[in-house]
Amino acid sequence: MKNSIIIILLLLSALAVSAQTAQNKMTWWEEAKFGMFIHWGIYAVPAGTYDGKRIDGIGEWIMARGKIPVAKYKTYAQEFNPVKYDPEAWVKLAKEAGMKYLIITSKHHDGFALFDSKVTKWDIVDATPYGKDLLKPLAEACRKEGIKLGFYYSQAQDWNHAGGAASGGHWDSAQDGSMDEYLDNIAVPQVKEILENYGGLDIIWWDTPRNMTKERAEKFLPVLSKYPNLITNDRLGEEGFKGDTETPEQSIPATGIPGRHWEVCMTMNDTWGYKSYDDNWKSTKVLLQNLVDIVSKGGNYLLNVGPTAEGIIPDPSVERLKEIGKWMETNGEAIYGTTASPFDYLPWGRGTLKGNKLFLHVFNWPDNGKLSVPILNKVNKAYLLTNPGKTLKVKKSGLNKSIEIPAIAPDQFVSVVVLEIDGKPEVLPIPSGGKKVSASSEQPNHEAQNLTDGNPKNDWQPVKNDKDVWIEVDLVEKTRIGAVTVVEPWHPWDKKSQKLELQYLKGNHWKTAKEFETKGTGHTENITPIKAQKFRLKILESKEPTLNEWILYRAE
Ligand code: H79
Repeated sequence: MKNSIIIILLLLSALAVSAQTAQNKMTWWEEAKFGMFIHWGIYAVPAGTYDGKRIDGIGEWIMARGKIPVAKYKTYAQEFNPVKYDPEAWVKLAKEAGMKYLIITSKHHDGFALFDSKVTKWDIVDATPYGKDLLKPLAEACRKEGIKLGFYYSQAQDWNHAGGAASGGHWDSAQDGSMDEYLDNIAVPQVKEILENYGGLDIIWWDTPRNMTKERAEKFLPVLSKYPNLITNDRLGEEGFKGDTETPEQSIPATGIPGRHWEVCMTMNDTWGYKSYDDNWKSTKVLLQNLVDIVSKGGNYLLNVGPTAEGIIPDPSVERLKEIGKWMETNGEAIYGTTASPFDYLPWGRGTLKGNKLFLHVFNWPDNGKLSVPILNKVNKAYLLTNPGKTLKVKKSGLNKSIEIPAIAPDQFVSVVVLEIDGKPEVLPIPSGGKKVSASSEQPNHEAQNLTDGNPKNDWQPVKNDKDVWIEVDLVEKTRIGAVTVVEPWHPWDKKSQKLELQYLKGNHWKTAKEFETKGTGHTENITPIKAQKFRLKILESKEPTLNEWILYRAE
């Protein structure tokens, strides 16, 4: 008896050890899914207005966009006195929203340090009436509440310390100097300070590696090497510094980023740093559906707040975070610790997976009482996540399963249906995946065949003088298609767009399925289902026709 207990204990501890060895520095990050970004600094004083004029664009860029002289910008620091700052309340708000980590701007492009830095006077302690380190109490609150902590640090751009880079160039001679000296005397020592003085960071978030050659980026490596568990992003150097995470900004990659950890950072209105008159808030529904969309594709969501110079997180942000938190409280199981959706596309929403539980996040609740799910596995049990006691009927319907659901959506934002399935999820492959693509023309190294290879990093481009630009795919057999996705290479701020027309071959004629317009950052368009074997995508309008992926999805 005793022996068997000992054997069981030994087996248990062996299991525990093997579970531990499977852990790595990214494990917590993979499970976390949702974090708070905080952009806070001197720019919250002008708050979008300089010299009586509203300055366009993101608030933390006001110094550059308004070409404010260094000496003038410095005077704003005298009005930066965040007496209402309550770091514990901020951390509790993040926690209430269901966020598991927080990343704050320790220094943004304006060079101002929110911490007590010994290598400059341009910091919270020396330059403001407030006079106290802002990040120490925040770090303490994070530790107390069990929230992981990251610091954003603008290593390359610095518009106040001579030699720092500026995208678009310097506008004040006070900024001129040696970038290497700036890195050696300011940036590298400050990174050492933030790593040493705040009880250990979980993340450093670099930004805009302007002029960051390999040699310059390498200046940071000796100090970073002392922190093997530190997570860093892909923005340290111009190239060759991949870091741990990729960082799509302000848009969600249509197909995720296969083979990499990635995190979408996004604003709730149109600015990161506080602007007094930016009221263009995304709705709670949009924010929550963004979170689900990102998680269903295997990524994390880093959602920004921009506090005022007094230290207040704007009410519209607080309201939305609390509403998201309410949803997370009852639906968090379908988010935390899940992996990407087995479905490439679902017309009514998104999916996430945890073990044998398949979570169906319904954005558009069907009004016929049936949810059609293209899963091939046997379903053992189906129920609403918020009502596990009541099982839902499951019927076979062709290759799909049809779940009998209530007439009215149980949640105003996203309703979650759980399927407990037998074995690993099995779904039909993407009809266009790997299929042969031809084009009106293509450039060397930008072949049309790149469009169906599942790798969004390579692209197709036609030759410059091509007037009638199209691509064509042969699906080998007639297939009912219900949606089309294109992956495109641009950022939202590039303000690109392409006008596209999806066509299909009927007899000898190309017919129009749908015309639509993208914003240059990738796009998914639902169509009235069409059964055909050959499809074309015409580029009706584009300054430089480019696509990274072209995907046709099965209609269910
Ligand atoms: O910190 C936030 C932004 O300030 C920073 N990254 C996020 C997390 C960022 N810096 N640069 N960019 C993002 C790229 C955007 C550049 C733009 Fe502009 C700023 C487009 C319009 C204003 C620079 C200035 C390029 C054109 C004008």
